[in-house]
This record gives sequence, C-alpha cells and structure tokens, in this order.
Amino acid sequence: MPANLTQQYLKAEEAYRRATTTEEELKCLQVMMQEIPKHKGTDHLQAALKAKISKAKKELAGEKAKGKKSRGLRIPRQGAGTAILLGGPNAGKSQLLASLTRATPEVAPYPFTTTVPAPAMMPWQDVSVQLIDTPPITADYVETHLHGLTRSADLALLLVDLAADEGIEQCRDVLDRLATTRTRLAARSYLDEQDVGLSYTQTFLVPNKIDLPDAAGRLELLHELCPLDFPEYVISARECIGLEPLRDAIYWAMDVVRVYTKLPTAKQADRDRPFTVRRGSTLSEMAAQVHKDYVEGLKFARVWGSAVHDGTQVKGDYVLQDEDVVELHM
Ligand SMILES: Nc1nc2c(ncn2[C@@H]2O[C@H](COP(=O)(O)OP(=O)(O)OP(=O)(O)O)[C@@H](O)[C@H]2O)c(=O)[nH]1
Ligand SMILES: [Mg+2]
Repeated sequence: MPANLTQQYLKAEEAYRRATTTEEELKCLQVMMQEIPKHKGTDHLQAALKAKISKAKKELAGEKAKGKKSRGLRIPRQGAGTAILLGGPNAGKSQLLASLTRATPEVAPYPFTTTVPAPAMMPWQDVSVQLIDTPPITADYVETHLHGLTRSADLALLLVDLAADEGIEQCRDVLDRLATTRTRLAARSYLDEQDVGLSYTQTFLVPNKIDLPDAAGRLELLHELCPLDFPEYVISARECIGLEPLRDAIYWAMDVVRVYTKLPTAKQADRDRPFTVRRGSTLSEMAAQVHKDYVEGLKFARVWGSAVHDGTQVKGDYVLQDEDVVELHM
C-alpha cells in the first residue's frame, strides 16, 4: 500500500467502493486523484486512477446521452446498511429473507424461483438493516445487476445448501464465478491497492438447512473441501435455528452507531427514530445527514452519552458514540 494516504483519500476510496452510480464513482475518483501523494511510489496508482476517471467520464457522457442516471438496477440504500444474500439455486436465500423480515418472497423446491433482486428490511432493536434477496449464481449464470449490488453492499451472506450433495460445489461455483469479475467476496471489505476497481465485499458463510439429518456430515465436508476464512453462521432458515446470532452479526457488520436527536426545546430525545452513522463519524457528518442547513450553519451541539458528561458542549469534530443523544444548535 502506498505510504501517506490521507484520511480524505481513504474516505473517498471507501465511498468509491460503495458508489451506486457513475456520477458518485467519478466524484470519489477525483477526490482520490487530488489527495494521492504525487511521487514515484504512486506513479502506477496515479495512472490507474487517471484511466478510471476518463472511463467514468465517458460512461457518464454516454448515460447522459441516453438519459439514464445509474448503471443497471438501483436499489436505494435504506436503514443502517445493506446485506446481500448470495448463493446457488435452492440454497434458501428467499426463505432466509422471509424469516428475518416481514417480506413474503416465493420459496419453492425448484431452482431459479427468484428472478429479480428484491430488498426487505430486517429489524434489529430500534433500527433496521436492508437485506437483498437475489436470483441464484451458477457456474454459467449470474444476473447482470448482482455485481453492482454486491459491490455496494456492506456485507454479503453466502448461503450453502446442506440438503443436497451438490450444495458444496454450488457454493464453490458462486466464488469461482465472482473471482472472474471485479467484485469478489472476502473476509473483510477492501479495495485492491494495486488494481484500482477490484473490490472485495466482506462475507459471512451461511450453511443452511442444519435441521436435516445429513446436514452435519455435509457441513464437515464443506470445511474440508472448501476451506474459507469467512465468519460462519450455521442456520436453518426455515426452522429458525441460529437466526438470532446471525441477525446480531449482520447488524454489527454494518459498523454504525445510533444517534438520537433532541430539540433544544424538548425535555426528551426522539427515541423512536435514531439516525445511524458509520462508526467514527463526526458530529458535522451526522448533522449534514439530518438537514442540509446544518452543513454550514452548525454552531455546536450538546451531547448526553457514554464518552462525555451529560449535556457537554461539543464542536463539529466530536466523534459520535453509540446511543449518544445530540442537541444540535444552529
Ligand atoms: N429443511 C429445510 N428446507 C429449507 C430451509 N430453508 C429453505 N428450505 C427449502 O429449500 C427450498 C428452496 O428455498 P428457497 O428459499 O426458495 O431457495 P432460494 O435460494 O431462494 O432459491 P432460488 O430462488 O431458486 O435461488 C424450499 O423448498 C425451502 O422450503 C431450511 O432451513 N430447512
Ligand atoms: Mg429465491
């Protein structure tokens, strides 16, 4: 990794990985280009960034001419973050979505039941996480929008079918198939430093249907034949085994903190609708999310929370903690 990358560069890089439109992508790349230290050691990266920028500009011009804004299917981000459900046919993706949310997707014992990606909200305490059900990935088929959706997701759940002997091979097929593209699965999310545009999405391995008699044996086989360093959650989506630890882990993987706002005139905070912001976010970043007027107009805030005494006055650079109550002052 090139030395001395600034905070702004790293932030832009993170935003680039999660970008869902070419316009967003271009903006991030331009910040990265501006921020990258200009010396011999970064020549290669600078050249790669330049190429990416000109490609994004061309793409954007093409999209504008055609009158469409985003690449492919766009599912607007909602809630604390997004987890995408991936796997071979019949792995139980739709059943898992049905068990973790209020959605009622079609669940059926034949492959390719799901044909288009579909989102639903998974509740966790007083917030929710967006889950996306998807059509299966096989050795010779992957729905075109899945790359973009996987790339911008905070987490992927890779489901494995423990009901059939093919389950393990089908899991391998998903990984192999994605390994030939610019969007891949890994134990944690990151962008390849050498190869701009190659993106990894953090993934949980989710062997499903552990309620069945042969499932335990197949799980052992999975570990032997397909060793992966992904965190693993063994479940039965249908019989609701192991779902609560998985639900918790999905929320924690979003890596956000909850912030409750309070009006200066109110006695109590609005406890119903917390804002969620990335862990490490500052008060200024959160205020901008509350209302655009706060971008320029924020004077200070008073905070009740774990890191400060009740009602402490803080400035825009204050780093928010989970369950902070914040009173914004213009
Ligand atoms: N025994 C058992 N069966 C399950 C479980 N989860 C799902 N199934 C069954 O497996 C079959 C496939 O489930 P789906 O949820 O439709 O699978 P999918 O991954 O969405 O399949 P596609 O949409 O075709 O990719 C259905 O018959 C489900 O009832 C489970 O935990 N245990
Ligand atoms: Mg399905």
